[in-house]
Amino acid sequence: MKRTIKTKDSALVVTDMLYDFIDGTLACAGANEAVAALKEYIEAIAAESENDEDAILGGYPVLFICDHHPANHSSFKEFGGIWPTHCVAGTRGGEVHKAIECYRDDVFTFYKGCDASKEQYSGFEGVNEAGQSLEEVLSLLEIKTVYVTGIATEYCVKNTAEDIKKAGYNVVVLKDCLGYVDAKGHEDTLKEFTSKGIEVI
Ligand code: VGL
Ligand code: ZN
Repeated sequence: MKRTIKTKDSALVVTDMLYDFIDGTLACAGANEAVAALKEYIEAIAAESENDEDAILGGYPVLFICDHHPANHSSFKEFGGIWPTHCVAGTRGGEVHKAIECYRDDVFTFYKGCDASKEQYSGFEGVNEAGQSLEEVLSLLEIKTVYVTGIATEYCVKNTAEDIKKAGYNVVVLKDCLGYVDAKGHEDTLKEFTSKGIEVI
């Protein structure tokens, strides 16, 4: 991946870099490599800013999206869904990987899938503990370009990146920082991104 230079109106979105998607019940291909690449990417930016280990790296906010399900979520097989139980609120599986956790700030953490009856792949409408959505916070911060990373390419990354693009932002997906369910699905999604005007680097 090319090093991208931060600009004042860019933000980084980290989608579902949570243990269940890395080494847990829904462990995804490429997830460990994606975490390592993301850590390197953030550290390179942090090295240039005075306040490392901070959610705002020299004016470049790091926004986390977290799948955050109740134990009886309708996306789980036992409750009629298609997925194994994952990212249950309060469990290790729902925690952000420790390699990047130091960059997470509560106000910049957006939870989704909290309602048992609704599947929610997109993080765009995820909300922080104060009830603000990612959509709202991107707008308040006057962000123009959003760099998107995370897991899984074909589900949450796809829906999040596309919603952000539809809302009028420039979207850049960092392909080394993605984990996925299926290699072909991953590749097809990257092609779809390009055809929708989402840059993949
Ligand atoms: C996701 C499956 C179920 C994702 C979330 O983050 O891509 N996938 N819940
Ligand atoms: Zn989920």
